[in-house]
Amino acid sequence: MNLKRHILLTAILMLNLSIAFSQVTLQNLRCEMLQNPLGIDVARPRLSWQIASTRNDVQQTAYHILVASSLAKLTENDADIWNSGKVNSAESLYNLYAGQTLKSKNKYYWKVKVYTSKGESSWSQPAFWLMGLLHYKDWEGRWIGFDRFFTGDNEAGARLSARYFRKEFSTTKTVASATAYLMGMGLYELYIDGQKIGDQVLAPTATDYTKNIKYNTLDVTEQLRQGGNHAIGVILGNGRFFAMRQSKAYKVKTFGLPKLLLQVNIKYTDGSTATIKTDDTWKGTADGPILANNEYDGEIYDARKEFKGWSEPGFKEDKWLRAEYVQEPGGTYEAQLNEGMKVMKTLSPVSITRRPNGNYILDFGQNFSGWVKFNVKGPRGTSVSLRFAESLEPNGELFRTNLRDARATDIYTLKGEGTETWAPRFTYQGFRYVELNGYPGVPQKSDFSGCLVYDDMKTAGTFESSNSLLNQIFKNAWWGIASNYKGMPVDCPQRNERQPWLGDRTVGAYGESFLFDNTALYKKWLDDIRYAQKEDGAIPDVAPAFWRYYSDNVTWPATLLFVADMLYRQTGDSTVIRKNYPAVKKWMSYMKDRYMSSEGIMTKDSYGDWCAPPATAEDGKGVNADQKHPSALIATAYYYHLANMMAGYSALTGNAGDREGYTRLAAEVKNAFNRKFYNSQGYYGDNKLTDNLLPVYFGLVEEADKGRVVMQICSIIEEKNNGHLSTGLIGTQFLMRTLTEAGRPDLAYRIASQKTYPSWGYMIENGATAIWELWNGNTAAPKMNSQNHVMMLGDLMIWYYENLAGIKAAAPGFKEITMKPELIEGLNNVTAGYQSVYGLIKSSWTKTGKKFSWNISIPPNTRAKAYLPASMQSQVKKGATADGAKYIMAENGRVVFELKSGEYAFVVEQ
Ligand code: RAM
Repeated sequence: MNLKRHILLTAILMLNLSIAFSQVTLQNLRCEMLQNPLGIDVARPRLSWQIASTRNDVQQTAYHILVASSLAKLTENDADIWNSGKVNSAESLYNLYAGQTLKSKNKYYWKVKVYTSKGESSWSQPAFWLMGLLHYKDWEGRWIGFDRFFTGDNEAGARLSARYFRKEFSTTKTVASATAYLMGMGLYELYIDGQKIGDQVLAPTATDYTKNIKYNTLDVTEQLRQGGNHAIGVILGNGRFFAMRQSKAYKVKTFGLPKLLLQVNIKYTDGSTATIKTDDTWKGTADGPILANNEYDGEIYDARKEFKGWSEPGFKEDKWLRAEYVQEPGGTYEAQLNEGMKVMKTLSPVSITRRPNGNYILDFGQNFSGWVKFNVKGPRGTSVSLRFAESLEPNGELFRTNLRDARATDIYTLKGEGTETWAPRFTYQGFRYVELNGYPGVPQKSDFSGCLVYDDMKTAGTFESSNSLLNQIFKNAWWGIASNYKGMPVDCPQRNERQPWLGDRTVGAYGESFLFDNTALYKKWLDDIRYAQKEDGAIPDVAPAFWRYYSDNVTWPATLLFVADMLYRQTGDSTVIRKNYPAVKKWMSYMKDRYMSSEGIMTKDSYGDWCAPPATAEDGKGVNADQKHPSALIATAYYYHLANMMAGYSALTGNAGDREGYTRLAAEVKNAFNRKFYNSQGYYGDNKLTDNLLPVYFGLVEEADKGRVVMQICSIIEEKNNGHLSTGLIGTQFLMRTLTEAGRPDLAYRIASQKTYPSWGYMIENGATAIWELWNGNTAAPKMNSQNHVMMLGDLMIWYYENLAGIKAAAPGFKEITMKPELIEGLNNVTAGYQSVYGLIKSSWTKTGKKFSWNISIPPNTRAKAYLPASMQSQVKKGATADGAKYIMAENGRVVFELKSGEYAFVVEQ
């Protein structure tokens, strides 16, 4: 046969084949929902994947997983660890590993193939996971450090010099793999042969170290590949281990002085192994260039004290001390499964202004959290200081009184060797402006970058509409949320607080999940909350309880169940409910036994509708916002909702027997609530907006009274408030959805579109580039007045996605989706995308005159119900006959289609 012709034929065949394969492909393989699962300590991990296809109506019918001990074996389909065989199942998420017992430190390779309604896929690209240290005894080293202060440490000021540790060793044979496992308390940077390992910053993630400590796993194979002499160096900063304030021992929890446990496990190609581990042959010093560090106050760095080559072999360490064995922190060792922090974005200054006193003020044009990295050239010994602030005083100087006593200042002293580049390691600040003092020469924009630091999670959603204010609010929200993810959701990044307050995220976490893939972060946080629970059941207001506030209210601790519920509904992972149900149950009884009156009223509350807006911004002028107005109405309404959720989750968690009790409890509380708080005039409590919103949203209102209460809500907003909200942290969480569910999305839209006080738009009109803590953030006293605080977002982001874009989970994890955008006068188009666990869901609609065009994407292995704005099927001019679309019914001005996965383009003409 003519060779040329044969080759041509093969090429055509291949082409055909690849078209066939492209109908169903696999992507985004995840082990435990992690993209890069290094060092996981889960004995039976769960495997998930996403199906991609160019065809509509793709449903998985079966899967086949292979797990092998090496990539070579996996490539050969030699599944020596687990071959699941073909499993008939539609489940593409959380498939429990069921192969051989997984061993600490081993790396496992896997791939999957799926069978679908549109044919089978080829094998996926291989993925892997690396096991962590499953057992305490797997840790071979000992904790080292210096349990004492050194000259220069400022114990009272809670600032320490960084501790440096080093160890030399040599590798004797060819290295096949090398993995470092470490816990550097409070924060570490790891170096091998002069190179920083990994791009994580402010690691490891903060926890209550007496309860659990997160270790990091880093692949250092490349660094150790070359045989010969090597050196490991570790720098330790304070982090949350040596608390940022030490004076209030009754309130602020501190854990001790910096310490380290590390091991590097080396596997040689001949199968032999070696371990480098911390012991007292390591050397250490507290006399390095980082003279002082802590999170609130900043870092002081003297480059003249740098020790050249300290983490390379051959360094003269004779001035260093022998490392000392120290007490272990006490908590269990757990692999860090939430993403570590990284520099996620960099910003350039938009302006640099010279001040009359010779200082410069840099404006980054955006409030964010992180630090400034800069270049500087000048004489040895010159000190440059950077002071951070969120805004400026009217006279153009930094406004810093709202930072309280956080010094928020970095100081760098030059070594005088050409261009020096520096950024701090163990601090971050919340800021937009930086005052530069002592900078030699004229600072140029190109020498400064603002580094936004938050957890390395994916952006999950995008949102764009015809309303530019809504778009701007979305951007402000994005910056605020990102700025406050620090391995836990903190309240604010700038003042001397930065605490993971539970109440700020009760519903906010749900809205955030549409913008960020925050699943791992929130799972970790729920663990933090559970770890903080007292033996008797009490749950604090801050967790990890770095600040000890066990004030026994309902609203802040309720976050444990609200967020668990959110994670289950958004991701479909029911383990999060199972894990947290017992803790909530215990706490519910604790609260009931102590604080429920015999009539069924929950009497205890701490914060009321926290930070509700003063009647006018002027009224709030100069006033401290930290006033508490405890409300039994709020506490009781929440408790009712919690009891209902618990009844709902009792069966799922294997506690079906609890159902009756919770249902009865809920009924009793409902009766008591209505008896006590309902006024026959048709309102609740003091007729505040929040007083009425909660009963409606939670379903406490008797059916006969509902219309009147809803009317009351609308009249408060429309008449009394002239189209504005009057809710604080509590009420704002249910505001937009209550109005929308009551048939008044237009009113919700009116609130969201306001630019006058109080509104999100008002914040923006007054210069906010994130979200303020207070509705009157421009007039209130600085004591508690952060300009980057997400709690006032309430349910706004949920409303953007579920009601404006119309993307809502109808079954856990978006296995079933409700696509139902609200059509509101004045809003002409919305385009939003959301990366669900099954893949991208998209809704993009435009209204022009009587025409409504709507493009929808539904990911494979899910289905949706789309509610088109039409009263009759005949008004659907395009899309009705698409493959995968099926007309179901017409109801309430909507024509409903069932959609299988795929792309749809509908056009409706009224
Ligand atoms: C403030 C915090 C937080 C809030 C508590 C009650 O200090 O900033 O936002 O939850 O008080």
